[in-house]
Amino acid sequence: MKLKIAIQKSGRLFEESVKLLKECGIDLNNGKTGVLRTEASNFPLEVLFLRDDDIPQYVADAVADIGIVGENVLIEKGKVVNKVELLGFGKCRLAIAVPKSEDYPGAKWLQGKKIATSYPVILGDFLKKNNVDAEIHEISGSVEIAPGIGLADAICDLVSSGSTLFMNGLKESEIILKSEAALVSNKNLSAEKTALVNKLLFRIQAVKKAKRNKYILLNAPNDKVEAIIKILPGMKSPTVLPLAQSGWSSIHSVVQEDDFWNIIENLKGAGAQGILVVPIEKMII
Ligand code: PRT
Ligand code: ZN
Repeated sequence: MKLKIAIQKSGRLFEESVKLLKECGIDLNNGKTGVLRTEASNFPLEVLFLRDDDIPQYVADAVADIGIVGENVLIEKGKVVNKVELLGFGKCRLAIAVPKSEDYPGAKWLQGKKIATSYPVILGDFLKKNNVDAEIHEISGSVEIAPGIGLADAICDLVSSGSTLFMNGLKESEIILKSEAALVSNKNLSAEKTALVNKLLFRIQAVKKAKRNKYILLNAPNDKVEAIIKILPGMKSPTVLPLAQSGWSSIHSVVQEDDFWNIIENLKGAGAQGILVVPIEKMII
């Protein structure tokens, strides 16, 4: 019995999806582009490579047990699957963009306008919620050129850096959805498959946690140790070891990336020296 996971065949989620499986200690026999399926050599996992748009359907129909797909695609397709875990990559937003020269006071601007998008369902919901009557023009690619060639007044498309909009004379005017890649699963998995999903999820969470944290080592004179420990959150409490040089200690701890720079400044202020910061590969708490 093998768990079947559907991931994107090529595109923006492919590399990160394969990397995540690798970081979970799963060796894929053939993780190259162009292959339709492969098996892991050290975990009961079969990988199906698909177009991202098809992944929700495959998981809902149990052709695949689980999948990695953007929340944007998941919501647009409306298939019934479980969202198991957000994965922290493929971050983007679905936004309304209008020509740079236009003032956009709010959704009302869209009244009676023509909007080009590949996301007719999400856009339709947004317009309905805002009581706006607009024409949705569905196109499957190169949405950003629609206003320039007179096909639409505005677009609704994914944005990450914003450079595509900029290059096409458009400005991001309203975010209607924030999205990232998610692990999804079929609603009716057997107990054995659920156990395998949980095993994989345990590893994914350890990888995610490790990415958010850094291991920190520093030296301090013994009379400063108490003040420094107060600054360091640590998992339980920091490790304090004596240095060969008497009167000095080495302190080890784990800090979160979010407040990392503040903590470093405070540590320096409290007398820490020789601060080393190293990445953590896995964190199991
Ligand atoms: O062939 P397949 O159907 O599998 O792939 P696809 O071409 O439909 O999707 P792909 O590979 O482009 O994107 C897969 C997923 O990546 C999307 O569903 C999102 O969940 C996520 N993602 C994250 C993005 C972006 N960021 C993104 N910037 N998907 C697309 N874009 C496009 C956007 O459509 C626009 O054309 O990038 C352009 C804007 O980028 P910036 O950086 O210029 O703003
Ligand atoms: Zn697609």
